[in-house]
Amino acid sequence: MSILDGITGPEDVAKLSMEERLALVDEVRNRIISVVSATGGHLASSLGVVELTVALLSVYSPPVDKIVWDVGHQCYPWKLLTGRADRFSTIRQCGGLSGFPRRDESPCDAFGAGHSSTSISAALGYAIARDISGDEHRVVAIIGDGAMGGGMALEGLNHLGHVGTDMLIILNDNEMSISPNVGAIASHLTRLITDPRYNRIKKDVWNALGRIPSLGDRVRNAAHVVSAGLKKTLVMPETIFDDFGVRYVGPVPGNDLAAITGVLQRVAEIPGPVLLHVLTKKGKGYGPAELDATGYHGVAGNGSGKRGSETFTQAFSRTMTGLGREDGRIVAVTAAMPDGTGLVEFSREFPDRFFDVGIAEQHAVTLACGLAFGGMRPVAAIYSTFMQRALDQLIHDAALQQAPIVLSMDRGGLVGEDGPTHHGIFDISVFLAIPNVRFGAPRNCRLLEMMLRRSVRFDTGPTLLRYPRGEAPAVDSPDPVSIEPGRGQLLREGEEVLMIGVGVMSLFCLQAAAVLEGRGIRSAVYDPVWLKPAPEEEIASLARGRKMVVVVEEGSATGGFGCFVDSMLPIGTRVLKMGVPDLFQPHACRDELLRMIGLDPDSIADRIGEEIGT
Ligand SMILES: Cc1ncc(C[n+]2csc(CCOP(=O)(O)OP(=O)(O)O)c2C)c(N)n1
Repeated sequence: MSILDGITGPEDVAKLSMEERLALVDEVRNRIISVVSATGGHLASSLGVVELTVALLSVYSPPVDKIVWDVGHQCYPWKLLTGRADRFSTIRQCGGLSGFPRRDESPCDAFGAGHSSTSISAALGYAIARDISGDEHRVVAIIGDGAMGGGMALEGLNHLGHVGTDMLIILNDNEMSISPNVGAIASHLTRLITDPRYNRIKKDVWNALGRIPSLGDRVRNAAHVVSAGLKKTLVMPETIFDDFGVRYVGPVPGNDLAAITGVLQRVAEIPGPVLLHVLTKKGKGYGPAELDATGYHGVAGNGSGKRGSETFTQAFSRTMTGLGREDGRIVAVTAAMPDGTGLVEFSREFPDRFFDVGIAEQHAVTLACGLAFGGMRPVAAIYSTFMQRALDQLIHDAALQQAPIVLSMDRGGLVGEDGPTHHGIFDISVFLAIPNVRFGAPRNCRLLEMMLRRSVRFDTGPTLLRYPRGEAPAVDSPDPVSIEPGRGQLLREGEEVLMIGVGVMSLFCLQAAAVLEGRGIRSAVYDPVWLKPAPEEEIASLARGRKMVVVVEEGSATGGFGCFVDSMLPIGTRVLKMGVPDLFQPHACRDELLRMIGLDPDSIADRIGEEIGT
């Protein structure tokens, strides 16, 4: 039996000898590589923290000790070693383990995550609660160098320094966000890594630990060396963290199991807030991922076939590059997602007009406002789910002041395997309520291109463009006739039912209409193109005399476009609102999820058939 198979809970790791733990590290890595190649998932970050995870479980005792992972995409070794190895092959699949920490999945997952930079705040909350309750357990936040630059992390650090309680922050520095990390904090960390004192640490301390594998007593001896070394060598003053009132320790090599275990043992004894700077290699142990950490940040599983047509992201990328060539005022902003949002080409061709601001969506939106008022034509590309972070910036900075910015929201709708933290299903309900915004939902790449080109020419007010992950459904639809706000497009005639489909849902409606036709129900299909300002007159006139109006949207049905249509049509008009139910949707592949909530073409047709009574 493998060592990993014998781990049924977190306490089993601490019982192992160092030699067994070293073997366990290899087993964990191999298991992650083999499962993720089949299921897809976050590979590189998880591979980088295997030693750190084993070390944490050797020193701390969850669930009593609270271990809080930031973002959470690096939690695969944690899942394997905290009693979930037997279900690990189900990760990210419908009904299986989540790809992120979840409190409802294991008591060892102290705090759920998916969005970045929450760990310090959550851990500080735990630490303060512990102090009030008179408990004595330990609290640790593990945060990446990318997440450390996020506003929330700095807010948490600021408060932690003020509170001064016992808490450890492990800064897992692999010099990478998804792409290479950017910003002044990243540069500060690099300066710490290259500080000559670090090399002295290596010589004095890590060499004393030995290069493994015959450990046992050597590790224990080495722990004393580390203990002494910590005081003399590792504690380096004058870091930004010390200025925050958080004692800085490091940097230490996080992929050296004996070393990191020894350091954690000693650091756990230091009172007050401590930040341990740990260096790890993203993708560690898997050659291709070590060479291309960005490409292997998240990978698709074996089952996912090659894409055929252009994705919305590719269309956005192509259009942005074209716009950049045509107009020197076009500037692009991303919050640490140049690859995912499709801005890599733009960044290569126009490095002076491209801004990766790090994981800082709030800053990205307000920066765009300043750029716009300064005479530029900014396009900030932010996934729908991460735009939630910048709600107030959209209201207070962009909409109220009528800043002519474009916010390009990829991944609008259900994203699939990443699950509830990442589904982009609240944007319509939340952002439609804001005055002065334009909100467009292109149904295909051609329309996205046209709407983006139009959007950068508006002189006032923010324009949001929302489109889903991947490519548009392979359904033919008439060429766009207008992209002016307030004009939609009738895609199909039919007297009985009016189906209004938001974005790609209009294409699903076309498919549903064909199914309904076979059952003798004649339906028109209409694409509003713009949800705000909505084509109210067109909708009102099309709705007149129909048995029923159906609004289909891949967004929350609560307060969504369906509610808006219902509110603007005369009382007595029958409006069926088909959207995402008022529940957090789980992880599963997108098609599966759409079927589960009745938003696939067949379910749409069935529901309309039931309502009409055939
Ligand atoms: C608020 C928010 N914005 C963007 C993302 C997308 N995202 C996921 S992981 C990641 C990079 C995190 O880098 P780092 O914290 O250094 O962790 P690493 O993957 O390097 O371990 C980003 C930008 C996110 N999860 N949350």
